[in-house]
Amino acid sequence: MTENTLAISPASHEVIGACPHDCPDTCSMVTSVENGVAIKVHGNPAHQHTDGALCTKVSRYTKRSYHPERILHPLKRVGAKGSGQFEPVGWEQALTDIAQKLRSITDRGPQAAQAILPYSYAGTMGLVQGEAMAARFFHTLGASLLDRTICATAGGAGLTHTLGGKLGMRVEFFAEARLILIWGSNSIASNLHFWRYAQVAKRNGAKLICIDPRRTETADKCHEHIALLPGTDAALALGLMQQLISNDWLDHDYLERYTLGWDALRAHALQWPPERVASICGISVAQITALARDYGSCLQRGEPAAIRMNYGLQRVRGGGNAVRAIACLPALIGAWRHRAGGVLLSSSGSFPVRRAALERPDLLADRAPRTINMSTIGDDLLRPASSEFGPAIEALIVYNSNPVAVAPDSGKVVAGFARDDLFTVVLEHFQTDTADYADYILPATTQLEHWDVHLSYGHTDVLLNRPAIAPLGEAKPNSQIFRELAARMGFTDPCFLDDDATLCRTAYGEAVDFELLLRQGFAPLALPEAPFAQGGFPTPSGRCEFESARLADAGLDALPCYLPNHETPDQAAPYPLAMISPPARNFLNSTFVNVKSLRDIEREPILEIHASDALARGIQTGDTVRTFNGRGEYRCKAVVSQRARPGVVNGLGVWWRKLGLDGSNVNQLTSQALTDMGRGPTFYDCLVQVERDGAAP
Ligand SMILES: Nc1nc2c(c(=O)[nH]1)N[C@H]1C(S)=C(S)[C@@H](COP(=O)(O)OP(=O)(O)OC[C@H]3O[C@@H](n4cnc5c(=O)[nH]c(N)nc54)[C@H](O)[C@@H]3O)O[C@H]1N2
Ligand SMILES: Nc1nc2c(c(=O)[nH]1)N[C@H]1C(S)=C(S)[C@@H](COP(=O)(O)OP(=O)(O)OC[C@H]3O[C@@H](n4cnc5c(=O)[nH]c(N)nc54)[C@H](O)[C@@H]3O)O[C@H]1N2
Ligand SMILES: [Mo]
Repeated sequence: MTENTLAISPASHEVIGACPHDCPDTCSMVTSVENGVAIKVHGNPAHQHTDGALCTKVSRYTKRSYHPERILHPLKRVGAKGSGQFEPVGWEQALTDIAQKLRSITDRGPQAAQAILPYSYAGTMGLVQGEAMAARFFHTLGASLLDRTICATAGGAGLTHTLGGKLGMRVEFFAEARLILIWGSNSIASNLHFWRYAQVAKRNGAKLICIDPRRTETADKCHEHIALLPGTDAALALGLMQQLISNDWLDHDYLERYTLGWDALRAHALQWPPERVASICGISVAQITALARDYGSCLQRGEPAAIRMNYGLQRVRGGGNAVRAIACLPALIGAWRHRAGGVLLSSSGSFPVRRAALERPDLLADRAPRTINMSTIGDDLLRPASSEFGPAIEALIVYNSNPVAVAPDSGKVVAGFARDDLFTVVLEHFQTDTADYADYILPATTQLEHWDVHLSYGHTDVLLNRPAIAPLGEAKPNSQIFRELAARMGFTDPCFLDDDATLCRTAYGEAVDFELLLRQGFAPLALPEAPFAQGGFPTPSGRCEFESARLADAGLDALPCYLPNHETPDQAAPYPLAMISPPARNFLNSTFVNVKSLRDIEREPILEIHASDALARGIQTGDTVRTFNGRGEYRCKAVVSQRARPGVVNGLGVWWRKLGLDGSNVNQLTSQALTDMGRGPTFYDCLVQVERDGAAP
């Protein structure tokens, strides 16, 4: 097989690719192909982290690619917006019409060009089908820039202000840890290949502690579960520091040599005795002191203590500070000295991706378009032109994302997408809730049908994805769609001629051995085993920054602080329950909801509620319930369950609205309020009331 052409041999063969989904695991995925048809996919046994196994969802990847409802031809809207009525059109007409519409906006000058907005996230994590050709296209147009905040920016900022980047422990060394705190992560559902390493540690005698408001399937399998209230993690982390200080479970040498601001942090943390923490977190004093003892005793015994954080805990007002507080902990006990000690939230900062070469921000020349935050798309689509905002959004091009389902405050998002004067193009595999509102739907290829190259945010290997089959129907890779649109717009920069294999090479340049990638599909980065054993934090001071001058300059707290949620529970208030909406195990955000065999496992959208809260409302398992707040209401099935703690309900996401009970989903209730850092969304900072459907008010 040559690099650029896809030789389809009549005999059966296997093609090494990469799972494209937004997940820390980024698996090496092997596709078995017979006569040009992908028969099945399996995990690559040669790749250490994948270890021969894919998750349940992605094992069905061929079902998803050959799904009978796959969009295989360009479609043009014929019914009202949102009605989902389309007719097939040829590529030629679709691209000509879209280019004409965009030109009618850009012809009005650079200010007006900002009325065009790209909207994309990580439907594929591939660097080529993500922001490469697409970014070149939008930069040349002078479209508004998009701040891609929907998932991880609060935690990313918290981590970066503390450790210096999205960096941390190597995932494989969790297998050697003696204590693992699994903090804000349902690893069995969302980070299965990390869980495999944690299992090895557990078999070797490590203690596993899960810190999560929900009793997840991961919590079930840990030795202990601390079910704190959502958004109170910073208080717990400060309480742990207070205990470590009071008991002198501290690595003074590490603190002195490799940290910044210890005296200030020490004074701050001493204000967090267990009683105060317990009342804020809704847990017992004994749980706090025992957790601190487990963590501190690792120092005394010289044993590695590891923390696996995930993004679940940063979807609240104080998310950035919470991640910062937790990221400080390993330095207190010198956990970083061991390769199996420290913390991992994301490893993505380890990858030397050449973003500027892929995205070409230089194509903006002297223009500086405004930036729109994807997490407030609901409000922004409804905003009229003004001197602060600039032009109203007139054209939206969506790819790799399903905002009508996943963005907060869907009532507003839907109203925005329904605007008759908004021109919307959606590049998709399926007719999602978002695609229903498109003027044109353009059929995109899946990972089986295109080239790509990947980073990972859970391990430290680069992966290459080779196409296993030819594009189905008339589908084209995102990159090709933007290339062809660029040609229709008359863009002449030679960068629009780069093919996907060239973009794959551009992504890492000389930093990664591309021949190795072509040969085996993955290439480990050369990294130290214990990144901060001797300090060397890539912060401005070179130290682990307990105290951050950069944050102080930005008008934020220099020290990690506990910030209460925007919406804090109050039994007397009209919406007394806190609601979190973590992912259902067999979906990936809103992807896979339309794969029937997976939807059959999840059955229907559910709300988990504790027996005491259910009893007070006359709710039983199987009842349809109305969950509501000032932003809207949403119906789903109640499950009275130990998975919910008192005062907190769990609305598992993210269902397609049109596949739910009443044409909406859990984001009907979530708010557009933002986090302390990173302008991120606060999906898990949300108060609601719940009633049995049909119950007298
Ligand atoms: N199966 C599956 N896997 C996925 C995803 C998916 O949708 N489905 N999503 C992918 C994506 S986009 C991401 S970003 C990653 C990470 O995805 P995340 O959405 O972070 O997923 P989880 O690891 O399940 O972490 C969420 C956990 O945090 C808990 N949680 C909620 N609020 C709080 C809080 O205030 N404090 C604490 N301590 N815990 C809290 C939830 O109950 C849940 O168990 O996973 C990816 N993997
Ligand atoms: N209530 C609540 N809301 C949430 C979350 C939550 O936990 N609770 N999680 C949030 C998080 S962490 C995230 S990351 C966001 C995720 O939000 P999104 O990034 O929008 O993720 P998905 O819902 O998976 O939608 C991705 C879409 O991209 C499409 N796609 C996949 N590959 C390609 C491709 O190659 N080309 C094109 N054109 N399309 C492709 C898929 O078909 C799918 O419809 O949702 C957020 N929303
Ligand atoms: Mo995410």
